Amino acid sequence: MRTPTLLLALVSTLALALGACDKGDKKSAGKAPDPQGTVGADGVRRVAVQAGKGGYKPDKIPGKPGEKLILVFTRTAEGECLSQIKVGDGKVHDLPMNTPYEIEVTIPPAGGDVRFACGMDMYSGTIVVN
Ligand SMILES: [Cu+2]
Repeated sequence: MRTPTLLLALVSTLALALGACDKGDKKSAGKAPDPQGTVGADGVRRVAVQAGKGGYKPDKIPGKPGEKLILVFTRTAEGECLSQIKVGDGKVHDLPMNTPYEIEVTIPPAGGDVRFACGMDMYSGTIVVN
């Protein structure tokens, strides 16, 4: 009775692995944040950024002039400091705890780095535009 179940599980795992390959996701399921992020089906690049003790990870994200991308912030630390975020000269957002929060960013066509920082400007990160 155990063998068919195991086989099924194995097949499912394989299908998942193949599915991941189809999406061009060649990185293994490591926990290190990838500053490049991933491009979704909508063609928009999403970059996960953790807002935790010690600041933002990653804190350097590559970008191109005129690019529209989405930063997906997840706050993992309590405290006033990281509970707010401001990207570029945009508005201040409240970051919920442990819940991905998307902020859309359009890099100026003329270029120039886009900075993001916590409410009190103690921690910051940069979309590095070249
Ligand atoms: Cu702060």
